[in-house]
Amino acid sequence: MAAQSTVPAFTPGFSRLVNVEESFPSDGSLAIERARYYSAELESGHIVLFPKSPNLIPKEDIDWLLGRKQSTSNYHKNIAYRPAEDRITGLDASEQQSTDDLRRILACFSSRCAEFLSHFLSPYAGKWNLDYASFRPIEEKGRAARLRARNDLLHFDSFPTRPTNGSRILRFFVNINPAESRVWLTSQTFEAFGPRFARAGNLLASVGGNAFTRGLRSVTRTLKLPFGRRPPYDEFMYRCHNAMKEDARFQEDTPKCRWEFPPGSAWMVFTDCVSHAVLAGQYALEQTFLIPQSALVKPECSPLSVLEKIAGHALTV
Ligand SMILES: O=C(O)CCC(=O)C(=O)O
Ligand SMILES: [Fe+2]
Repeated sequence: MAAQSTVPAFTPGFSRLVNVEESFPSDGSLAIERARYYSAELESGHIVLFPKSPNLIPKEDIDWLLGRKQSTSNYHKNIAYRPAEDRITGLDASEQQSTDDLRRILACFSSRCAEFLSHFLSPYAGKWNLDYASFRPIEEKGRAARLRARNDLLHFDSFPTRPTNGSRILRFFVNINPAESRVWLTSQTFEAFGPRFARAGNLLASVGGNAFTRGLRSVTRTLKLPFGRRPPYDEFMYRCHNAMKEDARFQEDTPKCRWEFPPGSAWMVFTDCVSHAVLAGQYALEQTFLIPQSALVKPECSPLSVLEKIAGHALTV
């Protein structure tokens, strides 16, 4: 694992790498203290790396994904799989004939991933909401995208159309590229960076206070969220995501760590607290888990807790 960095190792407030060096059964079973240890490291904003990925994708599925003809359009960044609906999105019209194969492959990856993590991160088992899986077939280096959709700029993740209402975003990545690393940058964690951002320009106050939250809560008990309205927590995280990407000076000046995830490796990150950017790499699989506050081993470190402490009131509905 090559890591070049402008930040000395173990600087407080920055993500570091936690290598899984111990051996464990192939189903991912761990003693509860070890599972709590990795959960705590993740929740604190560190990256947990398996130098060799657990066996979550059959070899023939990897070959199929690598051999798939590249779409003519580079516009779709990911192909997403929605486990709850067993549905694929993001395919071009010209690729519809491969939908069934892709759906089968991503469904298999998604369920194996969930099975593995239910053992490896047992504190979260049965409590998460299994969000989308994705296949990322496009070379990240030099990929054109709208500013707010650019993933080569440092950001905390926030899903504009799928508010988490305080649940945390845990992502499991596998680099299935046989030859090239996937290259990331990280900078300060949310615990270090978020409060400064929240206080600047009184941003927290503007995303909605107690009355706003109560109002939304009464609406959402019976209905879906009104269009365009997010719980204050999600509104803040979304604004933070955009502001970071839009701030060229921040992108340039903030101290950075550079990580290379080698072919065949896998890594896990809470991307709502690890500021991250992908610089290069092609062919990754990813599964997202939404972890509720009640399942966390260090709930006091979560972005929601950090923000509610500053706001002095609830930010979820
Ligand atoms: O694809 C990657 O390696 C990470 C991209 C990213 O930042 C994201 O999907 O939120
Ligand atoms: Fe991201």
